[in-house]
Amino acid sequence: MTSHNQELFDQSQKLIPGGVNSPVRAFKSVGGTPLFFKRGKGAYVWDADDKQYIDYVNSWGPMIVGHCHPEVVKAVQAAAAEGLGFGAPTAAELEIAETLCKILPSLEMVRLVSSGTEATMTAIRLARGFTGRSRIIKFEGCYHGHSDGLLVKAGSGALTFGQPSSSGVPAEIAALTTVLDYNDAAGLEKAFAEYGNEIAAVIVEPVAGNMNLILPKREFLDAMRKLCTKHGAVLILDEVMSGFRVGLQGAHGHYGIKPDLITLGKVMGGGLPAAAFGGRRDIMQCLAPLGAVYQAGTLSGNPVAVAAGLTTLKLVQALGFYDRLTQLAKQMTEGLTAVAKKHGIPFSAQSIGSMFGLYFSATAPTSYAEVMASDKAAFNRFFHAMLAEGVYLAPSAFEAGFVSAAHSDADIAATIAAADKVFAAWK
Ligand code: HOZ
Repeated sequence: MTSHNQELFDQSQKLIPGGVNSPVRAFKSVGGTPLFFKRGKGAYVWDADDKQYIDYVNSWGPMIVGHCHPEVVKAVQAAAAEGLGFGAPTAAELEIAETLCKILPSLEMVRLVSSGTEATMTAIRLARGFTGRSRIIKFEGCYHGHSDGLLVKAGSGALTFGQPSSSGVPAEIAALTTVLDYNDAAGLEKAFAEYGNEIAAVIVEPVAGNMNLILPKREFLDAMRKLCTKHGAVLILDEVMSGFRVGLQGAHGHYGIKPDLITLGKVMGGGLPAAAFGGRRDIMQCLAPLGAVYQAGTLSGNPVAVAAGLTTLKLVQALGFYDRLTQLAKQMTEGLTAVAKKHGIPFSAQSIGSMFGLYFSATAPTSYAEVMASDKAAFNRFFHAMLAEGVYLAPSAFEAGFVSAAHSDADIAATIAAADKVFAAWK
């Protein structure tokens, strides 16, 4: 019997490049046919063939309270009934700005946009406008959306396809992006010593989630803060993925590092397109209409997306919310590590808050080079075997995974049991 996923994929490829609207969804890295989803509820998603999966992709991060949380759905329906969009300010935008600034004290001012790409792209422009400098520093394997200057040695889908730097980015633009090694404080020190007065911004994922999960070293974070302050560069912490995931105050709250600007998306939109950037008042005041740095968007602050985001942000502030997620993710990574060890498979796993990384290497990687050295073929095999067991992991060895508040202890236990079965048949 033909699978409906296959039929849909065959048809989609005739009209949509690669059959998908975002490359990493195409299963190119792991091989096979992408799943077409028709429904999600709580911790589960159902594909076009009605097969149920425990979902650890969580729409690539946003669904921290699970799919179709009744309060989020109710708020979205209520907002939609009042108007789908006005292209004008609303009281709800003020409310979400107040909520974001209250939760994240580093936000003195905030601007809403519709996607993480917009947030990072504009934060870079703002840093350049503020400093009057052009050069930016990013780190290999970090992904900050798909604007030209940031698609240089990037992670996520770009890395998945072995083309971390995109064709179509003019060399003149790429030349303004200096790429350094993640977690290499000495490399950063050297770059600042050489051309510190040219650097407008350092942009970084303070917990890297687009080359699998890589945790930052303390000295790396401290060096970034110290050097940006010393040389007058803007430190942009890209928390599109880690924000409200690592903990309520994101990675910068967890590690106690003060950013100049942060970018947010995913969780803060509750599954709908809402994102933001913000930070120091003196920098944010350079934005139009106050200042000369331009940014605009018809869908910015869209009331339906804001309703989903506000409700999600209300839910994540519940007492013990992140303790529970942290515990669940730990249960999962420890359980998977134990079953792999039992079957003698070189495997490691780690988590921070509700984000986790799984690696087919004996120890958890701390750099891009170490991630690249892990056994990708083993991951791909594991991915498909787990899929057959009803567990949906990210279809790439270069993406972090996520647990949500909808996952139960039983879901985690079922996932570990599935991995036990998969590893038992591994030889
Ligand atoms: N950039 C996302 C992964 N880190 C993928 C987005 C998508 O395909 O939906």
